[in-house]
Amino acid sequence: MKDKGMTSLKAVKELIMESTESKESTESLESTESKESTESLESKESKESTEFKESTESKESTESMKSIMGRSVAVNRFPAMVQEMLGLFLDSDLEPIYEKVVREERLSFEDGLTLFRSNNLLGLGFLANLVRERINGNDAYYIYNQHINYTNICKNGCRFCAFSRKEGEQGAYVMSLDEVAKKVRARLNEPITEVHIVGGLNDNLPYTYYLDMLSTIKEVRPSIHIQAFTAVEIFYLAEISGQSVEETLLELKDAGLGSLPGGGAEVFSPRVRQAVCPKKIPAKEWLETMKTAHSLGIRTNATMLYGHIETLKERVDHLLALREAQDEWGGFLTFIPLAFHPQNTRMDSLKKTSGFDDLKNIAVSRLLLDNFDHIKPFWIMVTPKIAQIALSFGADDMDGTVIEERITHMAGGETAQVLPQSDLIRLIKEAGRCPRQRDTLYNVMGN
Ligand code: V47
Ligand code: SF4
Repeated sequence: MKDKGMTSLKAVKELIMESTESKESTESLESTESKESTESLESKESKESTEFKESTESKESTESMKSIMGRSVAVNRFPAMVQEMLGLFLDSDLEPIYEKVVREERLSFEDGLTLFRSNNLLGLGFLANLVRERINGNDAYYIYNQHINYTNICKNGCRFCAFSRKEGEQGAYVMSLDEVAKKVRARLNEPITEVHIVGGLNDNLPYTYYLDMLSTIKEVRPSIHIQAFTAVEIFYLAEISGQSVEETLLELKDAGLGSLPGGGAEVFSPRVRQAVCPKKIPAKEWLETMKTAHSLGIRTNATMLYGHIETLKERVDHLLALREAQDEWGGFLTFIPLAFHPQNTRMDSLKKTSGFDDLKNIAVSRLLLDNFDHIKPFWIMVTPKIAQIALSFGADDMDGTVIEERITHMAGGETAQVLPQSDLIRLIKEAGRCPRQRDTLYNVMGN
């Protein structure tokens, strides 16, 4: 077994025994001594001062500290501390998974199911935090970004989407390229490093609209990274341009495309897709499009829309399919579990996700996606409060300032549209993490 500075449960139990034995023998020696000692004030004082000296020495001595589950623990706190930790964080279902996590062993489908079925949220968070700190230490990332949803006219009409409209329907809109440019220009005085663009599949827009949107944005703000068009949009653009996905991606890249957002993945299960987004490309095409992007050096995100009709098995299948795809090219930057918002959708009889499930999805994703560097709660969907707590449940990224998001807000999202940089930093610091401003590709900016 690899010793990664953490101790296996078996070793922990042995250490408890050792330390209990040594505590017992010290206690018996002390009590014999105390019987023999006189009760004078003087000798009491001298005993107190010796005890103080001993305890100071033992704190200073490195031998009295043990590394347990990644923490340095004073031996005299050992039994209580370990029992608290085991009792609080682990149960018999999670113990074997803990052993695997310590050995950095890949978790199986059954492990994933056990994790999702567990209601031991602290246990899940504890395990996920071990992985989170192994990969990202104490760092928590955020980005200064701006979202633009260029059109909500969409021919797919997914049942979970409150954002999309049919052509001519009330509330339908398309931004002209001038409007897009104006939105970018309006924020030139802010240190924005990324513009994040997602829209519907609008048959009225020619392929050139997309190429021109990218080059226009680059003209207005040459240094900005454009993270644009989900795999669903890319596949659609390939169709309307009459080219392959690869040719389309290369052309978009030439026009200024930097990376792809992770939307459109939903849940890969054909059963779920048929029921909630029957017109959307199947999982195979979504994954192939992402893999093609990765093979061209275009990095992408990945998502899963949870909290509607999917089963726990379907969640695990989805995460393992992403893990397999990541093994191939390693092009996914981050994974974002997206919490379903039912309001104003055709699935509005369903309830909003709970904070419990939001944190569970973060933790289980962190544990199953061992080849993803980053796990990002989208604060717009789960609230800044849950995103902040998630930093102790496997997440290492708070996303960004966002500015003007429509997809969640049209589905009843109650969060603000913008989170100032100072708030992001405060939330991260309050959570005991170290704020790191990043660019899209996770290069740390000058802080
Ligand atoms: O694919 C749609 C989701 C996605 C709802 O890459 C909904 O960092 C919840 O791509 N409730 C599009 N979710 C947005 C997207 C995205 C979002 C956040 C971060 C990133 C990233 C990308 O939005 C869709 C769908 O999964 N969505 N409707 C809804 N009612
Ligand atoms: Fe269109 Fe995307 Fe909404 Fe589906 S989720 S209806 S593809 S905009």
